[in-house]
Amino acid sequence: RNRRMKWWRDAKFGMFIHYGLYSGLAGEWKGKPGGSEWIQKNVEVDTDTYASEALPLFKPREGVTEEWAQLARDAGCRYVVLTSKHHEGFGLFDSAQTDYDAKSQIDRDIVREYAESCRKRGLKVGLYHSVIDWHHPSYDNTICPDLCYPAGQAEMLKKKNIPRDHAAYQKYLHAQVRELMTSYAPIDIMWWDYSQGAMEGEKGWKAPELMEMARSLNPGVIMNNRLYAYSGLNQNQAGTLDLRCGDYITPERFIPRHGYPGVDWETCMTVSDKWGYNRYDTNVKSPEVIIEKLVECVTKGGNLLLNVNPKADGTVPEKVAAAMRGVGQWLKLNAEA
Ligand code: FUL
Repeated sequence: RNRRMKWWRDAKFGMFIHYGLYSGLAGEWKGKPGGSEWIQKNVEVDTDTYASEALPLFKPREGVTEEWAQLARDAGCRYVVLTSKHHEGFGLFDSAQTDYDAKSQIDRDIVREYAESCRKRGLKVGLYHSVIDWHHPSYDNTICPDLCYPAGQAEMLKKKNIPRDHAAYQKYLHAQVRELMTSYAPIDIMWWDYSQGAMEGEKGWKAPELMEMARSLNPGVIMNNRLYAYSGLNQNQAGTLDLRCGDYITPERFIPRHGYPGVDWETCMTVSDKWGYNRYDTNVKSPEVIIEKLVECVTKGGNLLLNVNPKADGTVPEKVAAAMRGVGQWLKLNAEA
């Protein structure tokens, strides 16, 4: 474990990217504010309705992953984590398990483009993969109470008489992860998201099997502990790590007061207020504020994973990109290479 964590501990600073169908909606549902990457849940619509609004807006520009990777380099990041699938269930890759993916819908394999752009620049390649899936007809709504699918989805499934079948969803989840770990190997980080309560066995995600499979296909991969816990809520909850559950913990939007001695951790934070692009979300942190946070994480023994939120066409809002570059300039002058 120490061996596989070495590069990550040295890296200190990563760039997170939230990009999906929600990016196209840009924070609005039918002209009204509706939320960012959680918008489908906030407006409680079924997947067909959601996709019919969001898909036509989702238009990644050719070559945009080159811009992401270059921005990460310019910011001084050493690794990147991209949403291969967020809670909405839409995959940014080429999946044989579903048509609800970028390859089937717009003939793009964003994960492949992204991995190539990162590797070209010596950046480690991470994937955020949501085990929650509001689109999958078999997804069991009762597993994570906060994360049940939108009311409209429940109604639609009831109308069509489609029963919950958790085993079928588990199979789908595992099959997609297998695709990611084989067709896109080597993946350096699996950033799972997320669980409430015990996630082993038939009721959960079959987390031990999932992690074992990922590791057997990508021996060097490191993984967070979110298949077991949502470590984001507060200082107390985030502080312990059972090593069977992953390599590191992920305090969300806060830096632990005293760090977590003896435990690898990474604060994830977003450069504005929202994770996914939202046109109302204009409160972008200055390079100075970001540098302060980065220095605080590093001096307390942790990493910082800082999120950017590309728009419908994949471009990172200019204010966000400028903040990232500002951090990079400071690092160039003040940090060891
Ligand atoms: C959370 C998710 O629910 C948010 O949408 C976001 O992706 C954050 C990093 O993790 O658990």
